[in-house]
Amino acid sequence: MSAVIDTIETSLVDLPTIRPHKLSMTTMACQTLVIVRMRHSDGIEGLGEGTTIGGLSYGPESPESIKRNIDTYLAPLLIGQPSTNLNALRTRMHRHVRGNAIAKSALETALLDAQGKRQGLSVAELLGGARHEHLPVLWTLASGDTAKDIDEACQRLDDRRHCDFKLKIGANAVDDDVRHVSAIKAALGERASVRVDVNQAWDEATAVRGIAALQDAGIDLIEQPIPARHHAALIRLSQRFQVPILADEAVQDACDGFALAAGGFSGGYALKIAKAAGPCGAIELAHVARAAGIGLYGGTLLEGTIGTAAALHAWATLDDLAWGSEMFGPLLLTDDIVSEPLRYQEFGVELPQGPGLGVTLDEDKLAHYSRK
Ligand code: MUC
Ligand code: MG
Repeated sequence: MSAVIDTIETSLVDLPTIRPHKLSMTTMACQTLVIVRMRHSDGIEGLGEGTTIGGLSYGPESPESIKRNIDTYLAPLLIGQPSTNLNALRTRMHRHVRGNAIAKSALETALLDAQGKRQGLSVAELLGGARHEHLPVLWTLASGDTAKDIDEACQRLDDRRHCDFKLKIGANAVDDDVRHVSAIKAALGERASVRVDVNQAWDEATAVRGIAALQDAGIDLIEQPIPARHHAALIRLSQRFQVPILADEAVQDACDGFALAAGGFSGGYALKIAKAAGPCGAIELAHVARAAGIGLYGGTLLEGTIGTAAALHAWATLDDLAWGSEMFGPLLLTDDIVSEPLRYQEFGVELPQGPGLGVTLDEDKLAHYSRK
């Protein structure tokens, strides 16, 4: 008889960050991962992760809501169902639960991990096969202090760990942000690509002023300058400036990607498994982008190793990531709950090998960091 889903267990795992991580809407000192352990009747366990940033300050799901909504609504839909028909299970989740993309992503990841382990295939192989074994990874400078950010960037360049940097701005007055970013770009010069993420903090008029100054300072990419739902204004900004605009919060899934492209958007799209309810939805968005000639970026919600590995398997199947990726989440945390960390080297990360996600839980660490 073919396997069915037996149990789904969730835990909240709190891991401190290596330094405060300052975004326009919150400053993080700790990251909370929601870890899913999905056990199947054939003895296989699939691992998944659903993670957001700053409680409810980044988006409409919190770690607590992700856990509660899996436990109360999503797990009962899956338990007892055949384990191997991912498409049927995705349809079931989408038909009975609206929204909750991060919770769904954690479950889809656990299904993919289990199916890969069952078949002796990596998640990338299940998704059609890896086109890349090494993916470029940038680093986010977000200490909130210009001199510290420059030091941090120089260290990362010297270690050959990262050569692209994203600066989190939008919490301060636009002129102060422009001074901060320009000083970092001037210090790094041609050694590094410098981009900014405004995380929706500006209105259109402020964005016009800020982007003009950042373009003059040599910044390569402007991420989500204005609120997510202001699609028409984002399209106008993308057409107004030479420096490309990256849509992040504005493009959750393939529907948003289609609407923006059809409206004349000419920038790039940040893919995130958390936005698109899992690796499959993120790949659907990638296909829309490719059809529209829009460049892609492998995005993160600062997941730990399990969520990061899931995204890496998806990004590895794509033809091209024009803007690289930011899959550095585990490096921002002081510890890990897997036994083998991801291998970051030569300005990127190696795709994990082995069946499923290619990661193994460290049970002691998981117990130590799990919220009681
Ligand atoms: C975001 O909005 O892009 C990605 C990197 C980082 O530092 O924050 C995230 C979220
Ligand atoms: Mg962003």
